[in-house]
Amino acid sequence: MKASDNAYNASDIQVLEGLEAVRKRPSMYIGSTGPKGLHHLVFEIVDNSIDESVGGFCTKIDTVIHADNSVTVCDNGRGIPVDIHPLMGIPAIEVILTTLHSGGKFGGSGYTISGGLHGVGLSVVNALSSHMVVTVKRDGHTYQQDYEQGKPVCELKTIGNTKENGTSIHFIPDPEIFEETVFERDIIVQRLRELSFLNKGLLIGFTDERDEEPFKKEFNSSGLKDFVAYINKNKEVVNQEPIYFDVKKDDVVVEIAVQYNDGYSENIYSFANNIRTQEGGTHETGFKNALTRVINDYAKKNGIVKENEANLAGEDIREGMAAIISVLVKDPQFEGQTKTKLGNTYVRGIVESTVYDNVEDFLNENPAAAKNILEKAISARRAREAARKARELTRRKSVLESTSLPGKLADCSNRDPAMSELFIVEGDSAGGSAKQGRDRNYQAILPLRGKILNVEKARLDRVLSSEEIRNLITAMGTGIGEDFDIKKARYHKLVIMTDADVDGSHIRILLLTFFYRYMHQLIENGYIYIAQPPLYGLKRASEVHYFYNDADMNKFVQQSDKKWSTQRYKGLGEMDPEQLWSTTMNAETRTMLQVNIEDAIEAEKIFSDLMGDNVEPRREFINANAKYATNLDI
Ligand code: 0RA
Repeated sequence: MKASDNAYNASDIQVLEGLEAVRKRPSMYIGSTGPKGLHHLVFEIVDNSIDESVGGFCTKIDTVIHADNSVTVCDNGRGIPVDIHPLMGIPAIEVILTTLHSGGKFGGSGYTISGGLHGVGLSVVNALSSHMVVTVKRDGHTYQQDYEQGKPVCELKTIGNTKENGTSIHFIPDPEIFEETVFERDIIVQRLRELSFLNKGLLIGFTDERDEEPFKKEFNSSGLKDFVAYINKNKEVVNQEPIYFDVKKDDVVVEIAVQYNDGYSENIYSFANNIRTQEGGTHETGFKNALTRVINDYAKKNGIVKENEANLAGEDIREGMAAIISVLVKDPQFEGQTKTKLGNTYVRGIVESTVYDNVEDFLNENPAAAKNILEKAISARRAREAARKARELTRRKSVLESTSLPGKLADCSNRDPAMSELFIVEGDSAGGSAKQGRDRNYQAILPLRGKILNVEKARLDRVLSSEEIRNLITAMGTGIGEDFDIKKARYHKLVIMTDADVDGSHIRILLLTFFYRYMHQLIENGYIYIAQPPLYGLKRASEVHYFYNDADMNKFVQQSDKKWSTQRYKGLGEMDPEQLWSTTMNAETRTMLQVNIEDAIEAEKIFSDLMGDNVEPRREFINANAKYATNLDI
């Protein structure tokens, strides 16, 4: 007995020294004593319950923030063991709460969160709490013990009988340690939501009793499918049914959900043992490798990408993708700057093979979804290639900058950009009329030949290969893309003057798309306008009236009761220089629409619709194009 007593005393001293070290240098254990460290305490306790659930012993976890900012985390797991520790001679629970664990954790499934970001152990939370109460239900009894600043203030007591199992931990963060002890509800709710997604079927409850009417939330997700749906909540999805699988291979559990949306960003969230691996790691690498391979193999096998065609790049395949990768590993190695990168090399191969097999099955079983996903990747590749060409073009400065002004440009004599206007005119004949009709002091004319009219699809690589567009860039003087500089603009008004027919609107859309993509600052600064030539001219002797729509003209004809000869202007070229000047170009009398982008996201969508192969969105855009042009400038 004596020997055992000595052992207890020796360990006891060690324990107290251990917890003293935590209180001396809390940041070493929880990162900081600011808000992040404070919330870390809650996550540490919740993670212990999660470990119990991963082992299959717990179905419900409740977290409560009490009115006094203390927190209780309660689970229906097996309960922390209370039997006397053979060496220490004290209850196991007291050992667990007062001894610093390093790495490996007690019990559970082996897939523990320990070793990870939060894996500092309950004892650290205990050490940094001014008060902690643990209540354990197991073996027919309810046990309880109180601690202050990590030290037990009483022995473990039996306080009642119960048939239930579980652990409840109540703690008050120590104000001597933390700069601020007020918990932020959203930080906790967010992590609980994430944990719910990662642990399908687990019931996670949350209550914030600090509100007069307690704020309650319950999470009970059906797993990663719900997670991707949550990420894609406000987006159009490409594959309604997510690619999903949950398999175990060589002791590694791999669970993955993938759902594409109509956006352009890549959203991969990877987790190892329920810890977000911000810096990625072997599981993420394995996923990306396999996905690129399996999609390309499928595309070639099914003739969607030709045998001799280049493979789709990983980034093309991941455009608009929301993916959750969750692995459970027995011995997770966390590396990297913030210890959020999974390092276990064998995990890569396991994830790679499971992803390849399961995604292949999905594609074969869901040909319609497969087709949509591939179409999206192919259009991503097209956009990427167009962007690359555009970059190359802008880098070849000689093309856009050092050349002299285009020969077709009839420049104005004024050299003050703020006073100067550039008219982009469709067709050489209208260009001729405009040149003659303009006020050459401040109006410059650049005719566009109909050539880009023939570009059926508004592909930027095609657009940029057009000499006409290059002339336009040179005339504006700003450069494009990364090299764009608004200060170099040679004109502060750029007026698109096209015919009032389908070809005209095609050209207009093409130009607007181009400006949006490569010279968006012009739109943002209000430099871009759309000219409004009249649709009709009514003549009688020397009297002439112009109309911009059917309604106005009909009204006029009805009210005047005279015989008019009507001319419908199908193209600008039908107007003589004087007419063009007086109806469309004269700053004193003209009406122009100023182009603005109110909603960049919407504009991006319109742009991509135009880039795509679907005719319908393009048609819709043409019809809805008025959206672009809202401000009147008279
Ligand atoms: C050690 C051993 C066992 C369970 C636990 C600890 C445990 C710890 C926590 C912390 C929060 N909730 C918890 N639930 C369980 C296994 C005990 C057994 O074998 O019965």
